[in-house]
Amino acid sequence: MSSHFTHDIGERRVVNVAAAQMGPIQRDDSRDTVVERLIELLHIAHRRGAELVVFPELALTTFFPRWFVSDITEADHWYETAMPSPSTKPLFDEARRLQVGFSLGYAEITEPDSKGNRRRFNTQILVERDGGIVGRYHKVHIPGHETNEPDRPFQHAERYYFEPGPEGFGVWRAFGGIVGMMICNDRRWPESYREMGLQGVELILCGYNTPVHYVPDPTQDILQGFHNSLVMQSGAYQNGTWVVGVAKAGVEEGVDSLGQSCIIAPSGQIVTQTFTTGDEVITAECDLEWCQRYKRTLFDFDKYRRPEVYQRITGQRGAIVPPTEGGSR
Ligand code: CDT
Repeated sequence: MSSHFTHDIGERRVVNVAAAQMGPIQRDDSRDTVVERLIELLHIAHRRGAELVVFPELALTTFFPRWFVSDITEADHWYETAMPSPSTKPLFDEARRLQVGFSLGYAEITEPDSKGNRRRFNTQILVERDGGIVGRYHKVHIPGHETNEPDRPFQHAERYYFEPGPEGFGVWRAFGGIVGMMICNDRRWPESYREMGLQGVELILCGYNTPVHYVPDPTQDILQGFHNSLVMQSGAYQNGTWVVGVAKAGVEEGVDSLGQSCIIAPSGQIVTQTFTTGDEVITAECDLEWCQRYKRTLFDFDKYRRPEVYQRITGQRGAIVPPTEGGSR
């Protein structure tokens, strides 16, 4: 520790974290095959000393929102009704045997309510080293479109398949620190990080599936990697937290998806990054105490934030521009 840092921070509080990037999962790949891959990644991470392994968004299936079905129940087979489920139980069992925790993204469908309605969420869970689920997060920012857009080369119908998580962004005391989760598109929104930052988050886990081709504006295609690191590095630094971003990458059912999974320090620096678009494990020793260097200095929220002048942040959704001289836009 540098002697120039004038604030007392505690002893190092290290958690060895693995980002377990996955290559593509094709439509016909069975859950059992996918879980075998997850267990192989778990073993690699364990051999490298990992205590927590982070898997991607929708890690059990192909990214099925790229297809539209007019009757949504035809897609119910992509969702999990329970966790652990029969096919994921071997992963839970092996992780508990190895005393390694993990975070897993999957599609969740609830049991029917009294009116027969079922709710569909894009979900990520946090599992402690004893195999217990300590946290469950439902994706808040659902990107893409609600209806079929047949002129697209592929659909991104997440807004048809998932309702937005109503609970917002929680954090959990786990792995010796304060851990939060977000999913894919959430990482592009500063509010996601700040909501967790205001709960003292020290480690944010984020799985993603990001097609390289952005249909509404292809000029952004070449910038996908830049935007991916831009948002996560900024979110880490501005909230003094570690961020672990984990891709499902490569060419899945003809759609090329970004890799570049990375582990980012509270300084905003990328500590390690994947270099393939296949199954690949990277690890970092994340000293959660290092967050205090940012939380107690530049980003001392209690001292420097001005919530009284931020009221638009929660009071309105879209931008309200000032009127022109004539009174119209
Ligand atoms: N899965 C997910 O949220 N992907 C979006 C793609 C862009 S919106 C079509 C993302 O933000 O990476």
